[in-house]
Amino acid sequence: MPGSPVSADSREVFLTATGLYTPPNSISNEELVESYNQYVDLHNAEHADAIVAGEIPALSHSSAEFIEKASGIRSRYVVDKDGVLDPHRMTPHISERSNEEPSVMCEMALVAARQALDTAGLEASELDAVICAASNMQRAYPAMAVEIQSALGSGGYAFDMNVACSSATFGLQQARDAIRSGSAKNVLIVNPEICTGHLNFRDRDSHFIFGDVCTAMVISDRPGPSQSNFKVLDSRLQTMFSNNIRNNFGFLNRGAEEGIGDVDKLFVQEGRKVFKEVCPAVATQISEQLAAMDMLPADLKRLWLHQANLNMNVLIAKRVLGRDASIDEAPVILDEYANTSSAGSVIAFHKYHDDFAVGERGVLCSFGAGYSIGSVVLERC
Ligand code: CO8
Repeated sequence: MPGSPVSADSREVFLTATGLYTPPNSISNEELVESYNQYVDLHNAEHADAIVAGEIPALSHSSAEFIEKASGIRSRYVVDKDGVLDPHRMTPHISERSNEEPSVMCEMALVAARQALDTAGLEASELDAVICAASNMQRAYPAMAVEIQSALGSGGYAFDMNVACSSATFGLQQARDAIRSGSAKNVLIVNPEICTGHLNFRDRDSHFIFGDVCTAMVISDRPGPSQSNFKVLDSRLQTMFSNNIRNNFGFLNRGAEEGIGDVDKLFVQEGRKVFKEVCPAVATQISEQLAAMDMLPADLKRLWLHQANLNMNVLIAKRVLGRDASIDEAPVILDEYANTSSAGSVIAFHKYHDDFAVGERGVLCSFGAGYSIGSVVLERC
């Protein structure tokens, strides 16, 4: 009956489109290791006396074979290649921009956003909300999301949010909640991840882990015109405090000059502990979610998992399915993109969903710093 109230639970929510911006520069493991090893040789030569005196340890070379075996990563896209590979710098060149120019995050987000809006058959003016969900923001304020909203020409409201690697799935639940409560009909989520800005390329344990990228998702109260609409059946979020993935960069750093430039102001992690603690928690969350929905693992066609480490994904998929997953069931993009934080599972979805028939289901799942875990059950409609 027209005009009758719609209860929040009866409102359906759809993922109608995704978009992907991939930076033009790729760095192979071999290139990255060559640069790192040059840095090590320079460092060891410069500190030869202190090393011989036992005052500081000599640094060891990195290895492309180790990287691929330990992580599954073969290459990564980056916003700047020269600065990262320069052994005297090992930081991307990202020049300052005037307030009149778009920020780098905005520029990346616009490409992915316009692609997603196009697929969704939506004008930017039809958006009610823009969420910029990412691991690091280029500045404190004004919010990146408000800049993106303005550049797109959309109305409504916009805000930034950061749940590290789980930013996209946590953003998706915010969009779902907004649509179910009736405060929005169409929400754009963008995940501009410039991970190289916060990666310590001088750290052998982690210099290979991350890459840059941006993804976008359109979430709506109705399916769009494309052949690839997915109903959001359920979303589940969980956080547990841990110091095992940490970055102490922040606005208070200037109050403690002695700490400026220390390695804890970049990404640091206890990779082994993360692996051991996060894998079982992710598998348990997905399994409990499926059980609560009266679904069996066999009801899933695919797991679009966070793309941090191939061995993690193999283990999680095996625990959820009760057997080894095929590459079709748990597709991998981290070999080419590395860990792109919140964007990883969205890239996997973006590239691997066209073969779904109506009624087939999959889980989009992220996990990372916090710890944080987000899992979203999707059904092709
Ligand atoms: N080359 C050669 N050898 C190496 C290297 C290297 N580059 N690095 C380490 N080694 C050696 C070590 O010295 C060690 O030697 P030994 O056995 O003699 O002591 C040996 O290799 C094994 O080292 P590890 O135990 O560290 O190796 P692992 O097998 O554990 O693999 C990984 C390391 C790949 C890091 C793995 O532990 C892993 O992937 N863990 C999970 C990490 C993860 O998923 N983290 C998620 C964080 S991401 C997130 O939440 C978003 C944060 C925000 C992003 C911000 C952008 C920067």
